[in-house]
Amino acid sequence: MQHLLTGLTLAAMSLGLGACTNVAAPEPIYPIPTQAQVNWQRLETYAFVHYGLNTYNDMEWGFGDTPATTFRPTDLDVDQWMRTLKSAGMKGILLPIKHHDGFCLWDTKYSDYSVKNTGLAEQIDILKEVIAGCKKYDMKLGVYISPWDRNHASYGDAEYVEYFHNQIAEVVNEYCDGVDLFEFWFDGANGGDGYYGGKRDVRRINASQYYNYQAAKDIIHNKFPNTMIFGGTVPTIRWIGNESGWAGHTNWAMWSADQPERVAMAYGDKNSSHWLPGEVDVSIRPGWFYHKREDHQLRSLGTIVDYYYQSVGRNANLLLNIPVNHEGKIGYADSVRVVEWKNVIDKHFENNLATMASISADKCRGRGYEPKSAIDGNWDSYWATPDGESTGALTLNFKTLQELNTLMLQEYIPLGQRVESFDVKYKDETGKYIPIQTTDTMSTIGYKRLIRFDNIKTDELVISFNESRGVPCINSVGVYLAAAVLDEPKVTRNAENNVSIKAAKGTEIYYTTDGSDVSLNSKKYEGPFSFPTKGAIKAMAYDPTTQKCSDMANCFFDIPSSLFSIVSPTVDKADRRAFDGNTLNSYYISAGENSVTFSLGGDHMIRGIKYTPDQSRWGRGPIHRYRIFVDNKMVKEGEFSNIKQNPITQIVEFPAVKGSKITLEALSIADGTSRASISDFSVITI
Ligand code: FUL
Repeated sequence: MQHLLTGLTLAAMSLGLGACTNVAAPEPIYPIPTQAQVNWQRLETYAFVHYGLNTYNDMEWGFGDTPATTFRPTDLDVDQWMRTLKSAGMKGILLPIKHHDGFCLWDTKYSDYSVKNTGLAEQIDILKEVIAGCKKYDMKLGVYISPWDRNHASYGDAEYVEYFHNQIAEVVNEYCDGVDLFEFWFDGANGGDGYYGGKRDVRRINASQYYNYQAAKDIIHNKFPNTMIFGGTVPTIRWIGNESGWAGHTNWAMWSADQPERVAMAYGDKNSSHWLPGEVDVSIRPGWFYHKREDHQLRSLGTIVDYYYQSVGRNANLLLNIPVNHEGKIGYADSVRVVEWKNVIDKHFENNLATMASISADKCRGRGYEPKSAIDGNWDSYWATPDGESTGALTLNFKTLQELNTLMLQEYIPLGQRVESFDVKYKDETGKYIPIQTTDTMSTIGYKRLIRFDNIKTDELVISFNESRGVPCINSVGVYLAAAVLDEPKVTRNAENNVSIKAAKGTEIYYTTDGSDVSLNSKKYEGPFSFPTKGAIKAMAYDPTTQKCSDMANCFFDIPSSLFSIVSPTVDKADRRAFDGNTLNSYYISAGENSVTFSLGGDHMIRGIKYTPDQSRWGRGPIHRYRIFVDNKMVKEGEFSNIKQNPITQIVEFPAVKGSKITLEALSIADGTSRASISDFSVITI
């Protein structure tokens, strides 16, 4: 569009104040997203909800033979899921309506292995209820139909592919009217052993050819042209390559579906010719499905807030899984956690101090691309430099000193992802420009980038874009003072008696080692320290921004870990995993053995033990019935109650006895596996 030069711009030009004249928009730098991809990215967060036969059979991957009659919700309440997710700020729900076990959560006409055959008095159709919830609460719907089906007799043949496509068509055409189908998931788990209509064999397929993903995508897009496709051979978005809740600091939206390296998916590929933005999928618990035994492992608030910063804050969407429990509800603790999470994020970004600043730039492309476009709240206006200028800096000037610790940047991605390196400096009280202190790498931006840094007080902040694939186009800048999340610190002692204390980003940690309570006058934690004695370590986190303290952690350590060693089985002698304080790293008693004897390096008056089974996601071997011996004399026989459902640390006490060796014998293992796991073991002494 042609504009006449105004008197103001002429004046500005004659004063050499930067050429704020009428200019054309920067040329796109390819690849660029489709409008649908842009809209999808702007959703930022939505919920995954795993629920099905696995929920009732304590499984993650059902074999395909679990009877439909084991589906036994005691108080199913889909509306409660939807209310909870809405309150947690989720823009949509992505529901696996058929997981790898083949069980269908909707009343499909193509299979009997579905909710219609649960034998329950009431006919249930979970998909129908979720869609009703989407309409009621104005949320979008995502659907996951597992390509791999361990129940279907024809899996591996052409007949199964027809079944798979029929089901997609049924859902899309007969269920989804009036709802926005924003995403369709094709999971990558493919082929292997299964029930397969009773054959119980192993079936291998070539996933890139077998499923005819192009036809599947056509079925979806015929009705919903804007639905994002996850997985398969013709995706429009990509998996981030891990299920641990993070995208790379450097994360390009560009990626090609046929690039095989899974690790690199977290970072994207600057040189790829396809726009395939990343999605981070992660669960609020270790498993995707609900397991009672993971109730104590609900992720802390700080951890899931970190997931947000590590996904949305690194140019990826966040698909956060909140499983449904046996009742048929999102459990109380999970629902509280996820709503708290939303409140924390909202609070962090509630007050954008940049909008109170005056903003200027060293370069301006021209009218419509002025620096103020980066703080005007209009997503479609952006600051840009003149053609040929791939560097530039934005400066925020505040009227008064501001305390800050978080930066948000957005690129105008409809024109491509450009920036590859930036830095941030602030003016200190002496007028010097100092780089912010951060552990984040200031490389790519993309749709959104969040940088957390140590608190500063300043009246001037300079953001320099140092490398870019062309003219930088920045449509949004935000600066904030975000309160740290005050989880109770985690205190661990390793096999060499070194104690580490961890707390949320942005907090300071104070601690005592003499059993006294912690205050801000206690010792400040600067890094791991040696604690080769018996005693309590108490610690708390402190947020200098809000001047609030966390609850106090109180950890009692008995005789030093370094005294422990395995004397039998002798093959395990060098193994230190039972004493290293890391519960994800477990010692498994050697195959064929059912007991382990620890030396305590000398005599002690022993009055009990502490036992923790493997805490990792695929952890096995929790000891159920046990016997304990001190210097070969039995001191206690019993059971670690409910350890399968709830594999937390258990304490066993007995009358004190003097000895230098302790034996733990596994009389039975709760999950029926053959080797007992010990992620942590210690004694209680007098
Ligand atoms: C994985 C599946 O195998 C898991 O069971 C889960 O559904 C997860 C989201 O994707 O690949």
